[in-house]
Amino acid sequence: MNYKLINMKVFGDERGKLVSLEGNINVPFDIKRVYYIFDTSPEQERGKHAHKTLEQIIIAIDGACQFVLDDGKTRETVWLNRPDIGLYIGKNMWREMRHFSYGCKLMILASTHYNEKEYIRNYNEFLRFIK
Ligand code: T46
Repeated sequence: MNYKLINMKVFGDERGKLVSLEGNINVPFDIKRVYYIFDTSPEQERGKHAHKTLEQIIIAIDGACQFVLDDGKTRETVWLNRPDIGLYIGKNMWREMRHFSYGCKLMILASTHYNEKEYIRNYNEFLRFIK
């Protein structure tokens, strides 16, 4: 399975907490793009695609959601519910996002600029692609 959970170092004191994300240091690629997802709700699912080349780190800055991760052979689920844990997902991994808490906010760091051509949005096509 081409994913892992990364514990980010937290700088905390009586003023609050801070996490720093740096390309090729605690993020295992050059960061080319940052996007965020907000205004989510439990009834709605997202994802349902894979990437041919993209690597990403996903952080639940606020709230929680569940990721389903599938490499074509195995399917695992991961909860994201802490702002100091990053979910790294490498290429060729099918992902689905569900069970969003109301107002969950995800921040995503990506290794490439947006390119719809490298998405695989059909599960059978994904299975054919990874063979
Ligand atoms: C992923 C999960 C975690 C853009 O125009 N630029 C962008 O950088 C992105 C990410 C999306 N878009 C457009 C494409 C769609 O018209 O925004 C719309 C919603 O994107 P999508 O349906 O792909 O959103 P999610 O939440 O299903 O998936 C997103 C990322 O696309 C995907 O790479 O891994 O978040």
